[in-house]
Amino acid sequence: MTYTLYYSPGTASMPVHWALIEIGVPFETVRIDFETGAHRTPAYLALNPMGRVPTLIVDGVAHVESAALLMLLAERHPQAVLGPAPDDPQRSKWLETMVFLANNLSPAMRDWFYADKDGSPDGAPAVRDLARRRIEGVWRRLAGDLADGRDFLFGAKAGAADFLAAAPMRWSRTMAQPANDHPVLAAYLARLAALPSYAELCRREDLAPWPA
Ligand SMILES: N[C@@H](CCC(=O)N[C@@H](CS)C(=O)NCC(=O)O)C(=O)O
Repeated sequence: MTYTLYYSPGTASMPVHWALIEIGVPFETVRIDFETGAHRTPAYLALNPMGRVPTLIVDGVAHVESAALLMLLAERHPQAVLGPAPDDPQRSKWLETMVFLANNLSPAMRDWFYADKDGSPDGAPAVRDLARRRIEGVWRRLAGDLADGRDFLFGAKAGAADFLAAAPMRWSRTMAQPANDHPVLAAYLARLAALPSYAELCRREDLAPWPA
């Protein structure tokens, strides 16, 4: 079983990097520098035709899309309990949450950060305004899920859904309403930030831990 993660610090590759660290499996990393256009080279586009990170090479085959990669890792490493097992009654809710985050939070974040690159700069403020409202709606929904006092989205152990949600929460720190404006999410983020795997992720990606 071999893994090579193509990543860029602090981006959509974070949740996958975090999961690999949490699993404790050996893996290689290749850092992709957006400034030099490393994600636009023919060699990288052959691995990831969208020219984005993450890309995870699994036993020699390239795979993309962070939510799919997290679900794949959860399936391949059941002992790491990155999500409820297939026979667990929570499994369907976990699948729903992963797809919800991939379909709602990830594209809204993309629109927030890339509105003037993916689309016309003239339309960017309207795109960003819609993205912001969608992102704030996701924070409300996740705060609602966590309001029953559970530690993480699927119980006492942090897993794939938490990693997928927490990276965008970190990106919201410069927005008008960062995720940690919600007291429930602030407490949740503090629990995630206390994980040794998070400290290791920040060390490897050279990121300042957030929340501080
Ligand atoms: N849906 C994709 C989104 C990936 C994505 O947008 N990655 C960004 C970094 S956060 C990227 O590679 N940006 C470089 C670019 O688009 O030029 C996923 O979750 O894997």
